Amino acid sequence: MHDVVLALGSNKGDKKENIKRALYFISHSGIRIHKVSKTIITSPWGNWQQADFANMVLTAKTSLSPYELLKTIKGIERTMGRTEGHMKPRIIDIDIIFFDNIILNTEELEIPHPSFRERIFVLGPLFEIAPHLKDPVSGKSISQLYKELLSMPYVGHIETEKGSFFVSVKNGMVLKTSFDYIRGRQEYTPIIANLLDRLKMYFNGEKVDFNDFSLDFSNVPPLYRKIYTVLRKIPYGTTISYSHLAELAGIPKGARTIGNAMAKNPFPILVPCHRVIRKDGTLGGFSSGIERKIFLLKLELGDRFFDIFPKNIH
Ligand code: PH2
Ligand code: MG
Ligand code: MG
Repeated sequence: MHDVVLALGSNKGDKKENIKRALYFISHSGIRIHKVSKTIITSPWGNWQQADFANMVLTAKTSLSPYELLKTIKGIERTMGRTEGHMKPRIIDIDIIFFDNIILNTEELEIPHPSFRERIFVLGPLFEIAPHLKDPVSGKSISQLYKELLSMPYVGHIETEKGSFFVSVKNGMVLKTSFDYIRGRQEYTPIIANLLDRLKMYFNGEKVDFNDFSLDFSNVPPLYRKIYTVLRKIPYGTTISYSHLAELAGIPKGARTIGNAMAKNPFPILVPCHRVIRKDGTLGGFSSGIERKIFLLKLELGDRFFDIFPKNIH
């Protein structure tokens, strides 16, 4: 007999009823259910802008092999009427989280489930019924993984012409924005939703101002904080020189300091460091790559870009 953990989810039709029916089918398919968690309602994880889910997990024993188990649960999904494609609302989704202590990485099947460590809707219910269970990959217990995830910021991302753009939010404040991946709870909170909507509009070329979002400056040195606060007031579609920004921030001969502050900007786009350029009409640097700075300036300036930067080869 093998020990397995399954996670169930539904966000279409009578969600709780769908979970109950799935439990019935599971218990009649050569899987002996041991413990079941409560069924909780969760907001969609991973940038899925759709209905809330009902989620729960169970522990069970089975003599099926991993592939037989996969075939069995896919069969149940089909029996229950699941026809939807990738990332669509579904009547039922049954995923294998653990199968004994095995680690399996094939095209068809990955065990443990590749993203369960980032999913509150799996770790929360699993913490309820099996807090001491160990993840064979990280060696950490469910209890440890759950607590780690709870303390992480919420994250979300959009796709842009210049790659994915990530944001993180904690305690109602933006913690970081980046063209690089940010780890965290991938849940669609109201602030994340609002921020991502506005970023989409921005990347579509609309004139968007982000000054109503509060930024978490607690890890930012006071001098940089001053600079970023002044820079946020430089409007969309305009540019400013390093030395002029230094003057506005009250730092005499501070162009160099401004350059350093721009390189360390934790909030690209929201703190518009791409609007800071050299007095001689060259671009200066950009921490996310000069190509992205050119892209953002062209987006905001349109044809005026070529008047402002005559010295550059575009
Ligand atoms: N399943 C997904 C993606 N996102 N979000 C929640 N809250 N619950 C899920 O079951 C779920 C999800 C892919 O299977
Ligand atoms: Mg799934
Ligand atoms: Mg699935």
